[in-house]
Amino acid sequence: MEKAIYEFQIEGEPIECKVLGNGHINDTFKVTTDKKKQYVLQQINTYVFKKPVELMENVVAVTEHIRDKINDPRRTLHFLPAKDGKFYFEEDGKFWRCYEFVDGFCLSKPETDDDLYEGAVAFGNFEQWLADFSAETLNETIPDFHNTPKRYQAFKKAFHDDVCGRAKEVQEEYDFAIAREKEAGKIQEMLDAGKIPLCVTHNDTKFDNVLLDKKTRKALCVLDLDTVMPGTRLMDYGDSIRSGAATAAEDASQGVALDLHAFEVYTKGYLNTCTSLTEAEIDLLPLSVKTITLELAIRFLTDYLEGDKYFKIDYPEHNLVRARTQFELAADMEKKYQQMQEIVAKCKEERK
Ligand code: GN1
Ligand code: MG
Repeated sequence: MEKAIYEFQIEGEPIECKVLGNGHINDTFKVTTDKKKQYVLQQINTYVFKKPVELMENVVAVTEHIRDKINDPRRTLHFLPAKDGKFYFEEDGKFWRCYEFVDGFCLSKPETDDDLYEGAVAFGNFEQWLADFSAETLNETIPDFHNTPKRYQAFKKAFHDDVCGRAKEVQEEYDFAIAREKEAGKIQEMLDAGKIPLCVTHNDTKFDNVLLDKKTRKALCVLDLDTVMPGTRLMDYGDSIRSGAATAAEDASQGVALDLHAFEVYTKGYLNTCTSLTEAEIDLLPLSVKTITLELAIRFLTDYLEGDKYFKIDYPEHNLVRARTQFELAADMEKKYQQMQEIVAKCKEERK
């Protein structure tokens, strides 16, 4: 039994503790008590998340805000206080947290259109329920996370410093990225100018963070709230499309394209659910898809140029392959831009 569980205000005596899931970041356990209650106990990875206290402040504030709006408690995570009332327990520099176990399931990829639609509903609901939350009160746990112009600055610096002597291999990719720098900065510009709202964003809107109901297969809630921060929800939408509507994996080495059918399914679910989106945000949906794809491409390439310090790699050119795949996807999005705009207009028109 993990000792930390005794520090939280749980119901009953713990009788079983098992490793849960296969997360790459935090260590996770499922605990059962003699009162038949089930909890998730998690040790926060403080190498990745340097400010666990601020992180927990964000996570607790947004989940409590959502809880006031829902009838089914399974539609948000529910964190438990420790005996001292704090929502974490710290010992020997290790941070623990505990939340009620929700009995659903996650899929690494959607198996049907309905699954993908439910993913859009899950993230759409999350943002809709938080639309009246003052996002500026949240901690920015990873500053400038989706500030694309700043990501470009870092990229250009890495290219010119060229500490690993790799710049010559990526001239073509560099030129491709630079040619689109201005366009890729537009969303941040609109945010800075107050033309699109600062909102609560999830920042890891991949399908495997959606919990589905075992019986109905409908969306229950979204998981992995560690990167909840203030930002533009356009980046959340864009990242769902980038990751969920591509025809190949992020690091596929031959060929990737945008699947317009998946784009439509997700967009429909998102627009039907996140009804507080403004006109300006809706107009920028296609651009957000391209922006986040370019941003991730240059993040991968920056890491490659700097010697692979940020993203975990399985082989030496892994970040280069990832970057090239994202550039290829961005190029395909460019070709399909008008179709994306038409689909957004149609989904907006047919909104429920
Ligand atoms: C990282 O490891 P994961 O999937 O939680 C990254 C995201 C990237 C993603 C690309 C905190 O997320 O921004 O989109 O890799 N998260 C962080 O696979 O940098
Ligand atoms: Mg994550």
